[in-house]
Amino acid sequence: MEVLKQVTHVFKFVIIMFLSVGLEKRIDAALFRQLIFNSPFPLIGSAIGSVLVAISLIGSNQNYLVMIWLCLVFATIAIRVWFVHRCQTQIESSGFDPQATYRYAMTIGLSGLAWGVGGFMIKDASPIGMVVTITAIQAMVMGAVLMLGAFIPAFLAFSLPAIFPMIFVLAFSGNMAELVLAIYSSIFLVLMIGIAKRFNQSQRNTWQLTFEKEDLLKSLTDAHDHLALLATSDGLTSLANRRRFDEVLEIEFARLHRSRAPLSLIMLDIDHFKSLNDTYGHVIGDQCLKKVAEVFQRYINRSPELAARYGGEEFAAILPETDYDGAIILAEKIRADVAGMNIPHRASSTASYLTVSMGVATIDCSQTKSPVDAVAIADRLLYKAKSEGRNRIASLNGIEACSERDAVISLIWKDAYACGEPTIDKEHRELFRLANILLENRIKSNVDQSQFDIALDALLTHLTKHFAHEESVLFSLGYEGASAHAERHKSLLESALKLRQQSIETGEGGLGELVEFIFSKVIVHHLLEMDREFFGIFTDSEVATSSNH
Ligand code: GH3
Ligand code: MG
Ligand code: MG
Repeated sequence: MEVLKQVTHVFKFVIIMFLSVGLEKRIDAALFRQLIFNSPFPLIGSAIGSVLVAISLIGSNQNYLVMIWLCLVFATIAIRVWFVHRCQTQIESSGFDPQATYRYAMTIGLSGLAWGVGGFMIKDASPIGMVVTITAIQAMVMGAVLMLGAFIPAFLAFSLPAIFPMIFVLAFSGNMAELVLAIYSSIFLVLMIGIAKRFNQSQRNTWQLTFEKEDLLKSLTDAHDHLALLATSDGLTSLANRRRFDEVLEIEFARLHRSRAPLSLIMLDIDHFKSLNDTYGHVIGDQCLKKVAEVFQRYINRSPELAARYGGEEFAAILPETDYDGAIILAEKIRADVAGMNIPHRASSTASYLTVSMGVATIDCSQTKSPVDAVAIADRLLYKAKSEGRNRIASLNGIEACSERDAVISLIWKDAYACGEPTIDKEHRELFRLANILLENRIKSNVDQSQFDIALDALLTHLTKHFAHEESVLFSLGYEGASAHAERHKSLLESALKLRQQSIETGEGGLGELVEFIFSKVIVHHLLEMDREFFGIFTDSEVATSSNH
């Protein structure tokens, strides 16, 4: 047992000698992988060869010995199959293990020993048995050059024990011809070792070239990535540089122009930075820039947000899909954190510590001309913050400004529209209100269709009721044009309901026409013009009433 351990150690040492570090180790790993994944071929060769040898030896030897030998060879094949499978699984799960190469060579050695035992059997073999056995052993060694040459220890572990017993038996048989065969087999072995070494070397060279090419490609890619990073980042703060800022803003502006989601921009400028440099020196100034950049980056780090050094002591942030409230909260946190660092600045007229001012703009890209304009808005706000005392934020919600502007396109009730009859005026007012809701829903692109339909139907229902009520008032007061007015109501309602029906049937297409009809025909033409015709009866009745008093 002890001897076996010693042999194992020596064997291990020899193999580890073959496994050098670095590139050599990678080559060893590649060759071993190749060996393991090619192993079915030598195993099949060993099985077929041993069966042929057994057949040729049967009869001339003691048959049970031949069968025992055959079983021995197959037992080693089984061990090798099991071990190869284990190595394959291991390589796939945890990569190359140098220890496995040594165990693999041991299993190959067992196979070599089994073939070596076959060499002893040529002693009593028939001429045919002898020729087949010698040829088979030599063929196995030759095959090993190709199949095991990738890993010389494995090749030696197989060929030496496989061929030596045969050479020994031939050399000491006392027969001249067999001695010649022994010499020939020895020369053959030396030749095979030489070829195996050359084959091994050429395979190593091929892998070396492959790995060197891979490494070169990787270092080129790394260098390229590094250069790309240098070209787009700021050396002092590691934030994105101005160039990157412009690129990203261009892309995000175009994207948000289509989606109509908000874009917030923050422009930050360190307060009284020149005097900080003058008082504490540029090295401290640089350190302050880095600290402010760290705070900026800490809050602006989610993709596709971008924190950049815009230039000098100015920083800029792109916050796509961030609304006004979100941007303000973020900017306030940055402002408070910078102030909270309590970096001394005795030359500042704002505070005794370092402070920053910010311009925060939330814009609707579809309403803004260009990215440059968007930056200009944030920049103007920054200077507003400066002029208002520094260490503060000036902001603008461009999105809200848009909706305010949209709201201007609405009907405004004026006293001059009142006819004097309180219920009719109330209904007219309500009609204005419902028409404004409809208009608002029509303008806003993000309102869903069902909301618009609800607003439209509410207006039409109110209109129907109002017309009926107005007619009853006109008839009850004996207004002479009541019938004609009722006729107009009827025709307007019929047209409106017809258009509504069409819009339901044809989809969106008819809605524009219907909205236009309500505004131009119902509200402007009828309500503001035709209804004026009966205004007089209320004024008259009012006059009449007041004169009665
Ligand atoms: P304000 O509050 O109005 O912004 O005043 P300010 O002094 O901060 O602004 P001004 O534009 O007058 O000065 C900016 C200074 O920033 C001038 C320049 O020396 C300094 N600066 C620009 N880049 C760097 C840099 O990389 N390192 C250092 N240390 N200083 C820089
Ligand atoms: Mg500045
Ligand atoms: Mg400044």
